Amino acid sequence: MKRSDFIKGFLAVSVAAGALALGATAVSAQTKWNLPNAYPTDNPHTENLVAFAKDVETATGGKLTITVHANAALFKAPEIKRAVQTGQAQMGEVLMSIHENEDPIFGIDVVPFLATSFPESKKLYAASKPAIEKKLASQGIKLLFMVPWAPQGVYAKKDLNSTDDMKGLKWRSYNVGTARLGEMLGMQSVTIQAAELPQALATGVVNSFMSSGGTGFDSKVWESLTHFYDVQAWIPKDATFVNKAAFDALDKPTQDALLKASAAAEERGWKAWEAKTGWYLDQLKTKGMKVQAPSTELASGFKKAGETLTADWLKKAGADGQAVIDAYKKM
Ligand code: PCA
Repeated sequence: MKRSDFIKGFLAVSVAAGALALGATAVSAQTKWNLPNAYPTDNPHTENLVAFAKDVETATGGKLTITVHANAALFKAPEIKRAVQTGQAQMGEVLMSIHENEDPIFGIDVVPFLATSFPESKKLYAASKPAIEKKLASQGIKLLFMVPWAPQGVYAKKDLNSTDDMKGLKWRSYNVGTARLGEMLGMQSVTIQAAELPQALATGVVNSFMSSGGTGFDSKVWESLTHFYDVQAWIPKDATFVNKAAFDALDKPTQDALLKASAAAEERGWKAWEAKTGWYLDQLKTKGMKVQAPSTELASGFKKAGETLTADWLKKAGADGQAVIDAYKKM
């Protein structure tokens, strides 16, 4: 072999080895996270999370990739927060009020008739965000963003002229407040998360529930029930959060990209729900459901039950809770 060929060969091998080493560094610097949620892929919450994950991947040049696991496939809704807290999943999204029993602040958005329109809900969010962030931080969780559902109404299989007509119904609840409402109105209440609702409806385990047009649509509610009363009792929100240690382990540019994508996701999520609220109710109508405002009597029955629930909440939440409500009312 000529000396020049030997050098050429040696160089080629070195370059290849260098490229390999570089490749290896790139691979080991890539962070992969899981993000469980509990709603179908075509639900605006899930679509928003998928768009968020794409934004993060683009902004970080693939350094941080987030896989959204929809439909409660990875963790059931009530387990998601704990999974993030313990680092089994780095991120998660869940209906905040599921965790009201841990701290009343998690249930502030389901205090009846406190914030029933999107602008009110946004104000209540602004007023309560510092307290929610603080509580989550004490659990090792960093809040990234919150996105609302649509105003909550009542699904049934018959005319409801007053809350008396609800006595004895098999009522599906999804948090403390809806369960308590079921008891107060003399119904048989069972807690079922959205992912199991289609089956509970199909098998007749429940024949009434409170939720948004969105979850009614997701559950193909028209296959079992016939009426939707647009009570507009409250607007619950989902929170998307990250394990604090996982966040802290990211380099600064990646953290910044994540926070920027979070702010964009929050804005996009609110807009999506505002835009889709009417669409969902139209879909229910198209499928043959009676979609209507509650009668004065039915509405006043809910208002009365709502007052009891509000008093319960204020008692649990004490001065801290009252301070948040006062701040909200001043906005
Ligand atoms: N859908 C979720 C929570 C609120 C809503 O609109 C559910 O029914 O579980």
